[in-house]
Amino acid sequence: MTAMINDTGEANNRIATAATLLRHARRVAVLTGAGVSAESGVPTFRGSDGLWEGHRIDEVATPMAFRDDPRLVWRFYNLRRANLRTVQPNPGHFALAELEQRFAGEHFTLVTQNVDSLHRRAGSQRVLELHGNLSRTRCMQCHAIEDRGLDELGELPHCPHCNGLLRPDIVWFHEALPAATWEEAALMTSLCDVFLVVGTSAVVYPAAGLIVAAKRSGAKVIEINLAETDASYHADVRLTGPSGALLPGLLKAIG
Ligand code: BV8
Ligand code: ZN
Repeated sequence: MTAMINDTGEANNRIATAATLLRHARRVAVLTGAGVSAESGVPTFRGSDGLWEGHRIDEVATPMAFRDDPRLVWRFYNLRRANLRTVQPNPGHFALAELEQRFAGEHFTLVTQNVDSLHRRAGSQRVLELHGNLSRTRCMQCHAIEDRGLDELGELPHCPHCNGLLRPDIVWFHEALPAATWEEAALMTSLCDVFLVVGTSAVVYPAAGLIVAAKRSGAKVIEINLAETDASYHADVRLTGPSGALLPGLLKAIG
């Protein structure tokens, strides 16, 4: 029981410390990964040790995989689009949207690696999507980018304008991130005084590089995760547990 009291006491201290940092922050940047959507029922990447139907995700999510077998890659993305038709934002997404309201405009930036639109559906305004979005398609021929929501696209969708083959508007491994989005994310990270990292294993670059960049710019780093990650070494405060519970708790502690 003592250990429990100590653990609970220690956890409450950490939440109070994180709340104080955020209450006095001038500028906040947040980096989220798949873990923030896990409680919504969106599978994480490395939860299934990075496998999908026996394929390594970084073998399915690449331009080479799409060139070699576009049907397989579209099956991977159509299944994830179908999953998104069944999910809702969770309390963690809503807490981040509420936290943004406490900061004026440019003083709060939410950078996400997720491609599931759940931050925007929860009301977050300033969302930088580093890895694209599952609702959009891009034509391989005329390069038209269209938001197709979560409609059924068929197993090998083609462009309504030029009949070119469509691809998901997603950043695959070996592909560059959208330049303007990346520049903005890097700038906001360099300007923030608190950097909140939620639900990411911090193994995918350049996104994970933002954590060290924040640290180097003098920001305090708060990590929310179920487990220790590559970000944990850089965290000034680590809150261990589900983000769907810890983020609302953190907001309550900020007052
Ligand atoms: C680039 C879109 C250069 C796809 C994604 C060797 C070979 C090839 C490439 C590389 C290499 N070494 C390094 C690289 C670079 C590579 C990379 O970093 N690879 C890693 C795997 C080593 N990066 C790239 O290729 C990038 N591009 O470098 O281009 C370039 C430059 C100029 C010009 C040309 C080229 C592109 C990276 C983007 C790849 N695309 N997504 C898709 O989504 O289908 S990345 C993919 O991983 C997702 O976006 C995902 O978000 C991201 C990171 O994963 P996480 O979000 O962290 O998810 P994960 O499952 O790992 O972790 C979940 C965490 O949540 C865990 O910590 C868990 O404990 C926690 N959690 C779970 N539940 C909860 C929770 N926490 C709290 N509460 C809970 N309830
Ligand atoms: Zn086209």
